[in-house]
Amino acid sequence: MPADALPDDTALATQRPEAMDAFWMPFTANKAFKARPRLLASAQGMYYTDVDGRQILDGCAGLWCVNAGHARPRIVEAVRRQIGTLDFAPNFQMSSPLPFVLAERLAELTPGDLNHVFFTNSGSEAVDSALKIALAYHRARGEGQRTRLIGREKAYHGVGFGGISVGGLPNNRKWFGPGLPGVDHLRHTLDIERNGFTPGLPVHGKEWAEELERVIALHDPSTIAAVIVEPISGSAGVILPPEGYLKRIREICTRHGIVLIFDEVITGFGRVGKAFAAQRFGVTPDIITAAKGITNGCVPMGAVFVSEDIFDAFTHGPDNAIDLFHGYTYSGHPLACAAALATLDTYAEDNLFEQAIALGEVWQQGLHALKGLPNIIDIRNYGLIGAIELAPRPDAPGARGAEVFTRAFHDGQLLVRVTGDTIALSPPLIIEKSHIAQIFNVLGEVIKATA
Ligand code: PXG
Repeated sequence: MPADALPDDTALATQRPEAMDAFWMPFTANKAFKARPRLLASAQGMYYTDVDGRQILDGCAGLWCVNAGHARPRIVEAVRRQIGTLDFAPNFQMSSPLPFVLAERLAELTPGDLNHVFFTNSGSEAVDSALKIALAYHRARGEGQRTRLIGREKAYHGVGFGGISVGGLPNNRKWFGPGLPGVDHLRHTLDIERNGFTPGLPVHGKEWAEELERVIALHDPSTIAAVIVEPISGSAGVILPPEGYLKRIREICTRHGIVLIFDEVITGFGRVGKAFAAQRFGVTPDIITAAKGITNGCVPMGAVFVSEDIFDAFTHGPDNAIDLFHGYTYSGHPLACAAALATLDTYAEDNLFEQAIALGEVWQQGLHALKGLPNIIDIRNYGLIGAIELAPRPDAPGARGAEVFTRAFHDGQLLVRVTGDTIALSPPLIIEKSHIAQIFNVLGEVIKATA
């Protein structure tokens, strides 16, 4: 049957499904959602269109991932072409050209000498891969006693067992047993009392980095493999690093021979005005994890970038010995690689990594102008990230945030993210001033209407 004679399945993708029971939705109140679904049917640029034909302004780049905006022609074409050329190629003892081409391109974007790339299919896999690489790195250097991992409270590092163990969100941990042994946590850096409504980076809190010295001393430095932090925590409701904090964490890790991992699944690919937050903050970790914006969200892909020193440690065996006993069927999948290459081209053509700085001031002003509206207890921003923290209702934490989110969608035709009572924003980097005005107008109205 010629391609143009294929049956048209568009209706299935654009109309309300007849039954909604079988799909167990992730991180979702399934009953409430299915009683009043929010179903997106198509997307273009800054907008989604839902199944009722309403245009929805995308205030969070899908889920922090569609950084170049939706349906960019170059990316769409690249994926279309690739699927018809090479649909799959194994990457275990075999490969295809694209992962090599992509890895070289990515290595040009990464900070310092993070020149080697391990591909995964998600941020969660990237995090678990990074933790395993850190452990194996020490072992390969004869320091196999370094097994402890240090994360932080309120951190989100995906949902693998490694990620939830170093992560610090109680709900993501408590249901699933004890997690990895030998994990410790630093405190988070949210301090509304001292830093509330500060535009940009918080001024207070650099001293919390010293906690790392205490935790390291408790276990002895020789037992610590890695410290993992998000330069900016996204999922917990946008928690920023106080001025100087990350630099201090870097110094302490270096002093004790500890691998520093930046989880840049959200902050990577232009979200804060450089390819990576590491570059914006002037702090280079030993490993970076990424995902989301690497393919503009359109094909699943994650990546782990490692330094020369870490990569070297794996290269001393015989030529025919496997150097890392780790990998996924879809590591370096041709479709993901094609999508990523076209995404990098699009970012470069439109100078999108510069947008978060170019628009930073307008974004900050629009966001902070909401101060004074009912129930807003803090506003935070950096790059093209924003958060509005609402006071929780007595005895119903999260209810006010959830109401603002649903109202924004149903009444304001605006998609935002909500975690608890924090509204989080991370629009596509192609956003224009008029969209910024629209986002804050709608949010202002919705917050006023939500008691
Ligand atoms: N690390 C970080 C820092 C993340 O933000 C992951 C790892 C896991 O990535 P995957 O691809 O496995 O989901 C994430 C994911 C939200 C939200 O609304 C954030 C994420 C995922 C879903 C929702 O804040 N971040």
